[in-house]
Amino acid sequence: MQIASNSTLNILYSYNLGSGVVGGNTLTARLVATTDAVAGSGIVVSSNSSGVSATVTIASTLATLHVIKAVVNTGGGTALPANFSLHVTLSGGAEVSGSPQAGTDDPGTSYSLSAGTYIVSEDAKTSYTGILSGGCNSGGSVTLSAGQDKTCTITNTYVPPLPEVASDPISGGSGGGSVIRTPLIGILKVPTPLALPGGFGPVTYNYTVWNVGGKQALTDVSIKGDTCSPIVLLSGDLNSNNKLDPGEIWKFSCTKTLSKTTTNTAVATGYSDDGFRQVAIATAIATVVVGEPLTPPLINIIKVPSRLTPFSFGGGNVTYTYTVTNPGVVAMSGVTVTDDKCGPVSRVSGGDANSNNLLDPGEIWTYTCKTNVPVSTRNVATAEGEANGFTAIGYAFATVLVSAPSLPNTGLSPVEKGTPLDVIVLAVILLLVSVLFVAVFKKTRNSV
Ligand SMILES: [Ca+2]
Ligand SMILES: [Ca+2]
Repeated sequence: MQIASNSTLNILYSYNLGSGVVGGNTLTARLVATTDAVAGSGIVVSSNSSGVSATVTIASTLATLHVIKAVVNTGGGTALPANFSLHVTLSGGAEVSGSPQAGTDDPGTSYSLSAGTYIVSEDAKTSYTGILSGGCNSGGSVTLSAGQDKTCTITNTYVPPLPEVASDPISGGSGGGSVIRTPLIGILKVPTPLALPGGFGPVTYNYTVWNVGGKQALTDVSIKGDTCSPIVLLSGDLNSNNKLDPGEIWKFSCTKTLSKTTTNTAVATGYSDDGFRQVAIATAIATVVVGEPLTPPLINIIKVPSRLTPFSFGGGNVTYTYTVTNPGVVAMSGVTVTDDKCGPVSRVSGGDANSNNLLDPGEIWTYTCKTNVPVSTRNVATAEGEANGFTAIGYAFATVLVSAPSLPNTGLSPVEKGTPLDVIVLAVILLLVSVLFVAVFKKTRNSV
């Protein structure tokens, strides 16, 4: 558009400058102004001898998605981010350009995408748990608007194979006669401050770690964080034995300067202080908002199974109890708890102290779920809540063990215990035993 020299430009309504296709996306330029002092971002008015021209900078309609792969390898894991295959698909199901591909650590793999809703996922990997955080919800869903830049993190934590539990659940295994008891660890993380509305500044993550099981000490306790290090133990090991004893509360902290909104995921691991070295895992996720006057929510979930010692062969019923709290400063709406191996998860009445249907700071909401556990099972519960446009996510892991049958060693590995083959072997042997019993019984009668 050319404007004659010394003329008065007085645009009273928007003027469509036309459209074109860039990178597969249709871009439309629109000049919006009310006077010759042109208003509107990206519009520059200049004049020379031939007239006045308006230059319009067209903003891209594309958005950017970063996917970070964080791998926590305490306890013997060796996998690298590149060993995981990441997928980014349209909400409908089609893979986007550049998907699938190997994972990368911070700052992650970048995808240039049209505005829309996408699903981030990965191929499952044996011996690793996978959880999502950041811009994605727990199911991997992320919605991008034009020009937005969001980051999702998938955190994979190594978990050793479930221990083999011999037929006698009290003295079995390699524990030298000790009781096998599932260890449980808890972690709470609170960033200070939760928001840096003025932009750019230091944030201190304060971690509290405790022994949820409360029956045995945990050894080799550590925290791995994906965006902040080192994480330093400040206090808590009261008897200085390097073990997280029942009743001890260990305090850690880590400080980092943030320049943009950042989600930090920390994973606490500890091991049972016996010959079984069962792993206990807990995670804590927190978002700190930079450059906006918004306070993000925080959620914490602790999960305790009713059974912490192994069932006899065949398993039994377990009730999981989930304790959900709000360690932040804003109340959350839409709080949900789900479990990948148990449903439905029901909320126990009474936790919503002010009856506003929001999980307020200081409230403790309790949920339960009951299910039958026929074989050794490791499961993960997810708690989510929303406030100020952010979703807070918490994850909790637990294991319930089931003993092997009272049989000669079938040669099956622990995770295969209770498979149909196993059941068939047991059934056949029981049948043989009963036939033998009938034969003996008959023989005894005949001899009378
Ligand atoms: Ca100690
Ligand atoms: Ca409430």
